[in-house]
Amino acid sequence: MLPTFLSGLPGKGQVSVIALLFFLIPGSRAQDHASINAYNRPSTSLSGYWKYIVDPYENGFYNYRLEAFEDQKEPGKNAFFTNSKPSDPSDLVEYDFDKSDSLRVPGDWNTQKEKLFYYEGSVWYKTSFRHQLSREDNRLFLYFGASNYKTDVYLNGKKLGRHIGGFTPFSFEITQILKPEDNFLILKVDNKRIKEGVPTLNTDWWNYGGPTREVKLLKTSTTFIKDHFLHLNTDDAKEIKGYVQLDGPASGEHPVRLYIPELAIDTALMTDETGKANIALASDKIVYWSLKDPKLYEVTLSAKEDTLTDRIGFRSISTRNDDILLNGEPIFLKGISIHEESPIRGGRGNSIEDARQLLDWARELGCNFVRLAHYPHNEHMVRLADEMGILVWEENPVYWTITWDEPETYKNAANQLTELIARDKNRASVIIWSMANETPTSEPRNVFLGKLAALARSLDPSRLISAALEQSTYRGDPKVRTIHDAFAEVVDVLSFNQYIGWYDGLPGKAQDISWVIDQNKPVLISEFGGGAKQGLHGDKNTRWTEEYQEYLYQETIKMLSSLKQLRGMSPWILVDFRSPRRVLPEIQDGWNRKGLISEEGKKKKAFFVLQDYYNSKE
Ligand code: GCB
Repeated sequence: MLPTFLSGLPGKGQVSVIALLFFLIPGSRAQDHASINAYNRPSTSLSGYWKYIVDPYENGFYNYRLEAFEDQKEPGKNAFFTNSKPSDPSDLVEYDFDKSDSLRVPGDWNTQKEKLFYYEGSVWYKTSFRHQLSREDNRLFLYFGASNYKTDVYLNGKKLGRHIGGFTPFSFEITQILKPEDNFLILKVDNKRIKEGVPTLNTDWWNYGGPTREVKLLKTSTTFIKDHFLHLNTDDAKEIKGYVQLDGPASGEHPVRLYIPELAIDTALMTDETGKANIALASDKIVYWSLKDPKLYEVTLSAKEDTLTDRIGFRSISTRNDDILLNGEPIFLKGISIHEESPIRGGRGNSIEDARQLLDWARELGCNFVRLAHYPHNEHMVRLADEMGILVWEENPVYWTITWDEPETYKNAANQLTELIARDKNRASVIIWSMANETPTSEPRNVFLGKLAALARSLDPSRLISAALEQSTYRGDPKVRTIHDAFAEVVDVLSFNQYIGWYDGLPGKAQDISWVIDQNKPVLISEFGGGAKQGLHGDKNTRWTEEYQEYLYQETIKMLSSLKQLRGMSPWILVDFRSPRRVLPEIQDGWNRKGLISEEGKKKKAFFVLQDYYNSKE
């Protein structure tokens, strides 16, 4: 018997029909951007230990001519997604999921296996399951909270699709593929950094790989409530606006009931032929979601076959000249930046306990605001912020040197932003969508970010747009700083990062700096900070000591207080976080040390400087 790779390799032309077939299997199409409300629906979790195979050469994906097995007429047994076993003792199959080791899902691979700590490449995962969900009058979906970075998904040997982007949810309908017994789900997750990616090659955080958030099975009725958006009318805070979107054969001209018992709202809506019903409801009884009283209403939507309940707060957020107004009242954003690392286990955070610990620390610091940097964090964070009355900045991972001229890169960034907004648009706590971080100005970059901002506004008229920009000298004078960036005209909140006292002189330098801000907009300092190794002490000009960081916070706060448009800040950063850029032995050892808290949960002196400042402010 000839090995498969010698038995007549089909040419590209032959295979695309087969490839197409993969995508035409009824019920196997990838979903569009709606979040399908996974958080609110009953589901079956596929969490647990999954078998895995590390595949740096993508041997289970390509044949030796580097042609994808899935594009071949006969993928052959060595395509890992077929999960093949030798049919007899003479048969050649060079992998075996069932004899392979296991990794916990959800979870990053880096912090589960020492040998995978620095690994960047492909890992295959396999789990098997039965399902109790009946197909009668139902539809079944496979939902991923997030998987970093490129994920190919195969169920029972069939390709469901590919998702690109490490931090947003995606799902596939599997109604026609799922069997009652012996289902096997195989993922190929590839976290290789690529220049054209979003983010690109260069970042300052750990590139944790794997299905880092929950994977679950969801059951819906044949026609179901796929999406909903309820928010205050931006021109009239006594009106709730938005829409409900049904999906399925009966979604057109279908009645939907909207029920908010506490507001005595009980309304019948009717969808149009696309399955959408617009909402416009007047009420003068709305208790607005606020920092002191983060009121959430139970909102129930029901179509004939489907009922869905969400907890939604109503508040307005706007700007007027250099003020940020929450429910029409000026606020100061007492914030902190946060990376999504688990303060409990280390590694990528994903549990509600992780989220609670991080937000509890922010609370203790006196914060009313958090900047979730530099990519969408897990949904627990924003759900909890909703409950706790903490305002949130969410960010698309357009970071540093993105390939602005590459149309696919824009599509990718737009897709990730769309998926984020789809997931979190009903969270009152979220007030700012951030388009990017520290991106160098150029015409292609301005066009790219301008398009993203327009997209965000079209998807969600009820929030503010920003981006963490960079500052520069004013008319060449190093002592005077300004924001000279065309994108500053587009944003609602003028945010920028500045590192005077760390990358730019010593902390005492801040005393000599003044600011000229020409834009009539509220200013938010999205980052400042410096590194300190917790427990290291010395004088205030000795780098890496807690005293240096403390002094830097004191001087920076003084400098920023003279900025008359200052309406908030989110210093860098709550907790030390892992970064391969940070290699200094005995100090960094792989950690960015700008945290106010060490990775072991110990507070540094600067924590208390910021805490005092926040406690002294309204
Ligand atoms: C920045 C980046 C942030 C880095 C930080 C640093 O400006 O926005 O991602 O981690 O500086 O520590 O240098």
